[in-house]
Amino acid sequence: MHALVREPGPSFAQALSTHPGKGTIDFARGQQQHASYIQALTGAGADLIILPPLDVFPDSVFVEDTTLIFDSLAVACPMREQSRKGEALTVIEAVRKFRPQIGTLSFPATLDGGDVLNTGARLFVGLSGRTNREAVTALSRLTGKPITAVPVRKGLHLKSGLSYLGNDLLVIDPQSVDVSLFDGFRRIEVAPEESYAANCLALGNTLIMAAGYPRLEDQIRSEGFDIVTLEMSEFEKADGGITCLSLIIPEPTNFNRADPV
Ligand code: CIR
Repeated sequence: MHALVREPGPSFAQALSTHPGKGTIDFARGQQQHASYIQALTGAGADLIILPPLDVFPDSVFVEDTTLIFDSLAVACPMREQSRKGEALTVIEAVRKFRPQIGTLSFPATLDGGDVLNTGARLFVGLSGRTNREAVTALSRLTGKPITAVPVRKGLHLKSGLSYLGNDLLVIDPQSVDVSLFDGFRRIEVAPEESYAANCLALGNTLIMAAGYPRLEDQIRSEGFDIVTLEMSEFEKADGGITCLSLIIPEPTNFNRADPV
């Protein structure tokens, strides 16, 4: 498995954000936190692809939003935010080596990768301020997969409040989505005061999550995961979470998060 990341550049301090701490993003601290993130991915067994900072795009550290990875196909996301258009092209160049077949979604579809949750048999796509119904239709046509559209009630993206840990297990913030759309999955529900931690990343048996959320940590540990916690303060101030900072590229033959596309 490969994990693609992009280091933050100084313009990261001007990233898009609705967070009250928006004006206080500390770039140097963000760099340290990003380095710890890379260590955690490596510790979980990922081979890292580290792209250099791209300062012309303040949000380019959030690579998850740019590209979707399927078994034999990558999709360049048509991002809605003007300041993020163009990021996908820079990531696709690095992804092409692993997924030579590249798809796109045509206008008026807009979609951020943070709105796409792949549980294997199906996709869930958040209808958010970034992702529209046209994208759901176009993505279903492109991948041939059934998609459940999920209105996002809180947070930037679907995955701001929802994570798939494998083996039919979800971590879910019940304030952000209608949990009944996920009948058939086992669910760890996140308490309101721990909602930021609902975005977390399972890589094999390792679970990477934000530090400071002991209740959720215990709940996930009781499922048998080894937990790695990371300081995420600077990325949280830019509305970003754990999964946003990487693009996970499984080996196609071992791919267990989606049916072949
Ligand atoms: C943005 O507003 O686009 C960035 N500041 C945060 C993106 C976070 N990405 C994600 O949740 N997948």
